[in-house]
Amino acid sequence: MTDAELDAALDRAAHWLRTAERVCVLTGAGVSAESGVPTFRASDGLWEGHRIEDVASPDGWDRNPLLVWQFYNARRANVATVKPNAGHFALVAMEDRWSDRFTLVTQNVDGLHLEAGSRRVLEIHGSLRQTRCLTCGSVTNRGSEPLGDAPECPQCRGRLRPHIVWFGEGLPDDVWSAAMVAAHECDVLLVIGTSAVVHPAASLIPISKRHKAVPAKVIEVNLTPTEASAYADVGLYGPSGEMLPKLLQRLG
Ligand code: BV8
Ligand code: ZN
Repeated sequence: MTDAELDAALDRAAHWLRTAERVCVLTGAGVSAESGVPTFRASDGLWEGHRIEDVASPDGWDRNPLLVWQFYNARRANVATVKPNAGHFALVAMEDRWSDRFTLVTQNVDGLHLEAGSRRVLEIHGSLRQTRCLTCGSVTNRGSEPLGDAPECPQCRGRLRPHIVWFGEGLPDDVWSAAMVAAHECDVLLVIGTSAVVHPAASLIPISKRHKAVPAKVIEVNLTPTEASAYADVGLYGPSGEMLPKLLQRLG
């Protein structure tokens, strides 16, 4: 984008935000890229030569649970070394402006929004920090402590799996319905750092437009146009760690 195009886009985005009663945000891996968390696209959807869908799936777990824990332990170790970036912090400041009329829906399992200080966060695909017991069902926040490739449940010594939504698995009803309500009720939807390919997460974008008196204004923040661009009323094309602070500043 030229500076003039970006300036005009920031003006339009800020105007819609200033007049918004309710704001919803949808983030993907791109918002954490500048923190050093690899995106799915950047790794061509592969991990150590395995298709992510093969590792992050019930079938992958049934085939080789050790490999699945190696995959998640590698990502836990990476996330333990990174910090939220300016994009995460700009969203914390925006939440302060709209308080309970602001909802941040994230596809990321890295926990960086919460670490940055965001409060109204819906982690619709789960979190790398949490484990779930296959015997007693208990969900435990293990932070970034090393877990090993066959961790046992602290309560019942049952087998633990990552408390993460795998491909082919449904999203938790309570979190997903809250996300749909937030997208349906918002006046402005910020779509940040996502390729908007994975469903049902990507369906939040058309949900923000349809079946309501006034369709939400969709603001896309990404390095490039995506599947979401067809719904976007304006695009801020550049690193979210730069675009979001600029947008916050423009809000005044
Ligand atoms: C289900 C947790 C049934 C795991 C994840 C409809 C149509 C087509 C397919 C489907 C459909 N419905 C269902 C499917 C199948 C599937 C799906 O969507 N497949 C895709 C591949 C086509 N969906 C499912 O399997 C879902 N479950 O349908 O179950 C069911 C239903 C009810 C009851 C029982 C069963 C579950 C989907 C969730 C899977 N889990 N994550 C883990 O992380 O290990 S999905 C995972 O991949 C992420 O969470 C995220 O959602 C997705 C990756 O996308 P992004 O985050 O957007 O990342 P990506 O790398 O793609 O893009 C990064 C973007 O950032 C790029 O645009 C880039 O330009 C930009 N960027 C980079 N740097 C920056 C930047 N932007 C700004 N600044 C920067 N610096
Ligand atoms: Zn247990």
